Amino acid sequence: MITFHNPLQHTHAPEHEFFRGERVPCFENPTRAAYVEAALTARGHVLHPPDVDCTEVLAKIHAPRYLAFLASAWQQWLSLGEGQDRVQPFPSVWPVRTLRSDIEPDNFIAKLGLYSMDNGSPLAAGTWTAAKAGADAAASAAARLAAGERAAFCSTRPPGHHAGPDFMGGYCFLNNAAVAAQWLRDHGAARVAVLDVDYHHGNGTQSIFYDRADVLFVSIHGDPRTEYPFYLGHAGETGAGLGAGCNLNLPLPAGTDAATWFAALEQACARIAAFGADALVVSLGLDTYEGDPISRFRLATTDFLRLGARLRGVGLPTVLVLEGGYAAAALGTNAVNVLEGFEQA
Ligand code: OKS
Ligand code: ZN
Repeated sequence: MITFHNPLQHTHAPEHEFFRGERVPCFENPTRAAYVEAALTARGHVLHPPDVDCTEVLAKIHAPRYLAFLASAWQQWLSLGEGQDRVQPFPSVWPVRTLRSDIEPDNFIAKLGLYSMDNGSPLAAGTWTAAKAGADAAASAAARLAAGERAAFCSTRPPGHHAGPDFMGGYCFLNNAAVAAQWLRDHGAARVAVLDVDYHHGNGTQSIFYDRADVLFVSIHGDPRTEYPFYLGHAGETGAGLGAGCNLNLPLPAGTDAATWFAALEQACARIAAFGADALVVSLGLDTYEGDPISRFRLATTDFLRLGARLRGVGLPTVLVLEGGYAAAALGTNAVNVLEGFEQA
């Protein structure tokens, strides 16, 4: 399968995030993509750089003021004063219930809170550069389907599925899967299904498409009562307005084993088949792996072969976009297994 990578992924390299009250090295770091690229190359895949500019598509899924903030955020941070290049900005205040989010404050940290769902998406000098190139790579993968490819894979970071219409969160800035889905919609696909198999609910993707009937969102994830992102991803969220019925959440308890997980995948595939999509976008999180340090499902490395085979069985032109997965040394093999399971099925 044709494979795209993000040649600028390494420019997004924040040092620390907050985890259980401590500042710890970022789980979401450049070595993740390096492992995936090494495994792909070792198995004979050629890594293509992005060849599509997703700017027009981005404007359809993200708010203009959010995109403007993200593109200029690091420069704004630097302009606060001497030494800011050696410090990471974090939000410390958020416009929750009763507070106003319609007026963008002048204060940089207040703006950062306005455009964040958590303090878990540290910015770095290259964040915009890396996120934009990654979204371009996702659009490039989508473009190959229109050109007749059966499937395309996009190896990228930072991930995207927590990024909503006007906010970052959970290591995500631009919603790569939503970019791929919107690109397909704009280039001939009347209906697109997004299947999110990351351990964490793709709240950003759900919210972007929640009131739309042209994009079905289906997600299998850790129950938000105990798992991040906590405030979205329940089974009762089925879509709104024109999009009523076009959202399916399949939350599973932490600790779920492969047998139960694959039973949920059957439900997901049945819903996608009933929707009548012209193309499929897979938010391919590999943090469902039993060795993942921050997630609690129990899929083994060989289960990713089975996942790839089942995804091919959906029978649609398919874009796979990398999301989470933090057992970095196993990430490459797990990703390649999905691709090879797909190709060999
Ligand atoms: C605590 C860590 C929050 C978990 C973020 C989950 C990221 C992920 N600051 N999403 O799919 O893998
Ligand atoms: Zn995840």
